[in-house]
Order: sequence, then structure tokens, then C-alpha cells
Amino acid sequence: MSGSEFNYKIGLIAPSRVGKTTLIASLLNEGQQLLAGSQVAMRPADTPTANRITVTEGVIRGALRAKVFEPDRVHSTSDPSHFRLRLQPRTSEAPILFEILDYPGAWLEESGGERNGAAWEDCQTFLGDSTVLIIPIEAVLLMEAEEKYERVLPSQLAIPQIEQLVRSWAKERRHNRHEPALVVFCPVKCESYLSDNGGFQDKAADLLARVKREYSGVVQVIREEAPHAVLRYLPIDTFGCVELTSARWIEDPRALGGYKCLPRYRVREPGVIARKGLDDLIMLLCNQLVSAAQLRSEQAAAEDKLISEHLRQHADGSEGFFRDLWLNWSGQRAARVRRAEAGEETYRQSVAQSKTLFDVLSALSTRPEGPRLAYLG
Ligand SMILES: Nc1nc2c(ncn2[C@@H]2O[C@H](COP(=O)(O)OP(=O)(O)OP(=O)(O)O)[C@@H](O)[C@H]2O)c(=O)[nH]1
Ligand SMILES: [Mg+2]
Repeated sequence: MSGSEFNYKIGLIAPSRVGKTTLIASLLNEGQQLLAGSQVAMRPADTPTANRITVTEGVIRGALRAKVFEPDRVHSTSDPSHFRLRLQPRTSEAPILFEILDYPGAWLEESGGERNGAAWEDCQTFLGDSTVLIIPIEAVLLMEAEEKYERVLPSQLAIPQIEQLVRSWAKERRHNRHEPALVVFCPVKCESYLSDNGGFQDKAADLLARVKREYSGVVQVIREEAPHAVLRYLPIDTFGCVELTSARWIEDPRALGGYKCLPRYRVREPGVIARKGLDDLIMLLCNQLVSAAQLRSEQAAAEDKLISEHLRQHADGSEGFFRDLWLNWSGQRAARVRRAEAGEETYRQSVAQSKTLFDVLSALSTRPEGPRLAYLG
């Protein structure tokens, strides 16, 4: 936390090419749309964040211009970067900063590799500090792996690596039990499996069943280490306007498990992004993050109140006739009263801050939950 700004870290865990960068960049757009006309604004908190988001958006919009969407036209992330989004109530001095770390998913697969071990350590520290974990899941891989290819799933979904990271995260949450702890399992690229956003088939139940099956170990780890954590399931379309036309499996000795899935997509006319599920994600984040902020603010207010009461007692309390007399004569009593008044002012200010945060919470979390949201575990 810097100054009066609440800083909330959001951790993302997924291997390469799942859709982390796209998801983060989409959050700002969705947040702004959600907050349009309200007393709260969401903005990039710094120039690098603003630039990264506009560059990512430009690349995606460009890729969706074509009739056929080619995923490889969107490049992998090469360096870790912090996306910072500020949630700013128009009337308040107490904004909330969402900080999301984006990193090359390949680092998760190979623990940073030979050259990036230290930077990967930093990423892991960030993930451990995050109260919220988002686990984007490659829906196409999961849904298109028929029996013969199912054995590639644990390695290509990076389940053992995710379990390890989640275990460290859950241990941290166990230490900070009073804080909210949330994990959101988010299948992405599910445009062709759900029928509520232009898709032709409804495989929602199958998708959920497969996520439960493949991530059961991850869920178990969280249950063991941090039973108080809330586990949600939320499929997300960051594009919404593409359709899977085929998913071919080829033998590839470099691919984990020896086979690689090659999806092909058609762009649904007119190629305009139709996000789905991100509003629920923002609502979940705000609920959890702001209630954490509120808790912390209330704790601070309680501490300030205690100090102010202590100072007041110290200022007013009688310490015996001769000592009281001396306190008054020497001017120390007046100094104590001044300190007590300053303490009361700090207390009043922190209460006012809690109220502002509460306003933000109400603005964002009164939305009803969408039908895609489910509990997991
Ligand atoms: N069909 C579809 N493709 C998506 C979606 N989200 C992302 N993609 C595509 O999936 C590919 C990978 O997305 P990225 O956001 O770059 O993935 P990443 O997890 O950041 O990958 P690394 O940077 O390598 O870790 C890109 O071609 C994206 O355009 C989605 O919701 N639907
Ligand atoms: Mg990326």
C-alpha cells in the first residue's frame, strides 16, 4: 500500500499461449464499460500499462480482421510486466490499485529456464502475495483431447507446476486467514463450446466436468492448505467472435506428450469482439478485493481509535494531585490534549476512507451473478 492507495495483487497462473495477456488487456475495457456512467472510473495507472493494453488490443483487432483467425499472429510475452489499473471514485482520495503480473507462460513450464531463474523467483513471490488467483484454462485442448490424446493433458496444461505454485499460495493464505482468498478457474477460448454467445453447440456441462477432472489435484491442494479459500469456475470469452472450425492432432516429438493440437478458427462476421464472463470476473474481484481493503481499513481505523482513546485517557486522566499540577504548569497536559485531538482526527479520516471504499464496493458488486459462474470443490 502506498499512501492512501490500496494495492491489490492479482495472480495469474497458466502456461504459454493460453490467453493471459489477452485476458488482462480485456479487463480494462470491460471494467470501463461496466463503470460507464457511474461515480467510479477505471484507468491504466501508468504509461507502460496504457501502452501494453493498446498494443495488445491493436494486435487482436488486426488479427480479427481476417476471415480466418491465426493465433500465431499474436506474439508470446517475452518479459514479465506489471499491469496496473486504478479504480478511482470521483469524489474520493482513496483509490484502489489492481496490480496484475503478466509473465511468459513458458517460465511456468520450465521454472524460468536457465536464464530467467531469478526473475521467475520474483514472479513466484508476487503470486504468493496475491489474495486472488486466476487460473486461465485452455478449453480447446481440454475439449478436443479424445481418449488417445488425453495423456498429454497433465503436461500440456502444466498441472504439476500449477499444483506447486498453488500450494505455496495456499500456504500463504493459511498464514493470513483473516484475509479473503479466492481462486477463479477460467476456461478461455470456449466460444465453440457454449451457446450463450453465438456458439452453435452447448457443451457447458462437459467443459465443467473436464475441468473438474483435470484440476482435481489443484483443488485438493487448496483444500488441504487453505480450506477457507473460495473456489469459483467461470468460462470467459475474450474474443467471442471466433469459431473453432477444426482441431487436428499431429505427432510432434518436441510437444509434451508427443502430440500437438492444431486448432483452426473462423472469424464470425463482422469480427467485432463480444466478450463474455469478464463482467462476472470483475464483480468477483471487486467483491473480494474491496472487502479485503475494507477489512484492512477497518483494522486501521480500529487501531487509530485505540490510539486516540489511549491518548485521550492519557490527556485527561488524573495521575494524582501533585503530578497533575505539574503537568498543567509545565504545559505537558496541553500537549497531550493536542496529541489526543490529532489522534481523533486520524481516526475520523480512516473511517471516512472506509466509507469511500464501501461506495466503490457497492457500485461494482450489486450486479447479479451470471449463469456461467459456478462453485468448484
Ligand atoms: N479463440 C480465442 N483465442 C484467444 C482467446 N484469448 C486469447 N486467444 C489467443 O490465444 C493466443 C495466446 O494468447 P495470449 O494472451 O498471448 O497468451 P499468453 O498466456 O499471454 O501466452 P504467453 O505470453 O506465451 O504466456 C493468442 O493468439 C490469442 O489471440 C479467446 O478467448 N479465444
Ligand atoms: Mg502473454
